[in-house]
Amino acid sequence: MTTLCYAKKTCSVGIHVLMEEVGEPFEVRVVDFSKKEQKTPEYLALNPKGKVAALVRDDGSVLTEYAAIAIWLAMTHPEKNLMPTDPEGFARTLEAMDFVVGTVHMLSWRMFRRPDAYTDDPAEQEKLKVRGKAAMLDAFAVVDEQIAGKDYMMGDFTVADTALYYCEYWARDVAGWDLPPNVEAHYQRMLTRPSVQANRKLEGVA
Ligand SMILES: N[C@@H](CCC(=O)N[C@@H](CS)C(=O)NCC(=O)O)C(=O)O
Repeated sequence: MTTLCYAKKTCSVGIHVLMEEVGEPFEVRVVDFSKKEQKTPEYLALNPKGKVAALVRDDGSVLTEYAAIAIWLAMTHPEKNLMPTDPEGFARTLEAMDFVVGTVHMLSWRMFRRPDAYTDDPAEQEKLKVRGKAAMLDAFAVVDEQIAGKDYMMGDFTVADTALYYCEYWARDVAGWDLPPNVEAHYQRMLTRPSVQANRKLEGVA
């Protein structure tokens, strides 16, 4: 059975939502960051990057990186319509997802949440947190314009929406920030999906 290596309040939230959307049986292996389980020799043997999400598939092979997992899930379950297959639709969906995963998450949020990854100096860390938050809110403002008048990032629900959801979840529920109006409406729409409700149960915020 497929195993999702998962840590609470991380990008693996979005992959869990996608697994629920796909609807095939899978198990969750919780990687406890408070115990640094992502850096244990056992976990590093599975994923040398020491990160989640990681998907251990039926044949034992391990797939990592948010976009790679999301695209693989979409392509192996075409009946779920999680990603357009025409070149323009595919590229545009990847463009939307990559902005959220690469810029909103890795660049902005990481600066806010893990300033210690960049400097040991506490004063510099405080500056990074301020810049990270500002960069993330700027990025949300861009997304806000992109989704004006749409139910989901691409109009229909796609893999890009689960990526946006995990960033919304962090910003709104974990950090306690206000989201711009269209992003807030998207977040509320995501909350109505059974896949997201299943994740919130796993997160303990249902
Ligand atoms: N580029 C990776 C990023 C994965 C990543 O940074 N995951 C974070 C959680 S959101 C993590 O596992 N951090 C653990 C650590 O850095 O120790 C992806 O897109 O999946």
